[in-house]
This record gives sequence, C-alpha cells and structure tokens, in this order.
Amino acid sequence: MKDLPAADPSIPTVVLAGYPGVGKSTILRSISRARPEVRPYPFTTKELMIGHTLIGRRLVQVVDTPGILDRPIEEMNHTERLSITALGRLANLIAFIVDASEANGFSLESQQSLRSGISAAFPGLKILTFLNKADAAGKEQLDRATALFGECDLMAAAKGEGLEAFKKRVLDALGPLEGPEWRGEGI
Ligand SMILES: Nc1nc2c(ncn2[C@@H]2O[C@H](COP(=O)(O)OP(=O)(O)O)[C@@H](O)[C@H]2O)c(=O)[nH]1
Ligand SMILES: [Mg+2]
Repeated sequence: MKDLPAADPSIPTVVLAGYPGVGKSTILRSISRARPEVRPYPFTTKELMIGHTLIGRRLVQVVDTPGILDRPIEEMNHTERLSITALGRLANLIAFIVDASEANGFSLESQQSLRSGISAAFPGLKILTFLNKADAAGKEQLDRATALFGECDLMAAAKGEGLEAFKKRVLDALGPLEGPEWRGEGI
C-alpha cells in the first residue's frame, strides 16, 4: 500500500472515478475537509487526494485519483496498472462521476466507455454512477445519459445539490460497515 500514502485500509473506502473535469475534486471538497485543487480546466490535479466524511456516525474515506481512474485503462503503462491493483485492494466501492453537460469535452458515449473499462478492471467491485452538472445539462443530454448509464442520481456538486443523496447511496452500497464508529465531534 506504499503507493497510496495516508489511505487507511481499515476505513471503508469509496474511490472516485470519471474523466477530468467531471467534478470529482468538487465532490471531495464538498463532503470532506480535504482541499484538493479545483480548477476550471482538466489535467491539473496531480496527486491522489484523500478525504474523510461522516455519514451518520460512520467514517468513510473518499479517494480522488487524478491521472489514474480518469483515463482509459487500455492506455496505461505497467506502473499505472500497478496503481490500479493497489487501488482495487483499497476500494470497497467506486463512485463513477459523469459530466452530464459534456462541458468537460468528453461525450457521454466516451464516458460510458470509460466506465466499462473501469468495471472490467475491478471485477466484483460495485460501481455507483452519478450524473453531475445536472444544472448545466440539457434535456437531450439527460435522456441520453439515462439511456447509456441507466437510472442514476443527478447531482450539481458545485451548487451543493445531491451531496446528501450521494452520501446516502454510498452508505447503502457499502452495506454493514466494519470501520470505526465516530464518537467525537463532527469532522
Ligand atoms: N455547472 C457545473 N459545474 C460544475 C459542477 N461540479 C463541478 N463543476 C465545475 O467543473 C470543473 C471541474 O471540476 P473538478 O471538480 O475540478 O473536476 P475533476 O477534474 O473531476 O476533479 C470546475 O470548474 C467545477 O467548478 C456542477 O455540478 N455544475
Ligand atoms: Mg480533480
């Protein structure tokens, strides 16, 4: 686990995936005290970003993976594939984030194809899909997204919308948790 500094394998972990610019850092920033850089253009965040969030009294670790789970796995070199293997051991769940507005420059179709590749790389790991930037997406895009991804929760992370539902979905998908129950102040 030396490639994943500060990630605690004993805490239930959700790993964020999705193309650059879909809103992963915005989500992490909104639900935890981690302060990943948020920039209006892609390919800026360079390190694995880790945040912790309380869902009810459960402590959940949220990991953002710039440069790893934001590009097709077929294009990765050996070292990057090793990171994937390490991530697979850390993750209890993957949250795949879609930019439903396609403002990040990736079509919904290519985003769906990225999800397929990630799904194939982590057999047995549950993937939840969220349609972010619902505020900026047109009806045609939302319909096409639903056709491609199935019924998914909508969110507008930059506006703080859909974050509570996100946390609830994550908690439900993690199932009975073995991680520590937080008894202190709010994080
Ligand atoms: N309109 C809109 N923009 C968003 C939303 N969420 C994130 N963004 C913007 O999308 C850009 C990329 O977000 P970021 O969190 O850095 O994406 P990341 O590359 O996946 O980490 C930033 O300019 C955000 O402010 C949203 O819900 N609606
Ligand atoms: Mg980011």
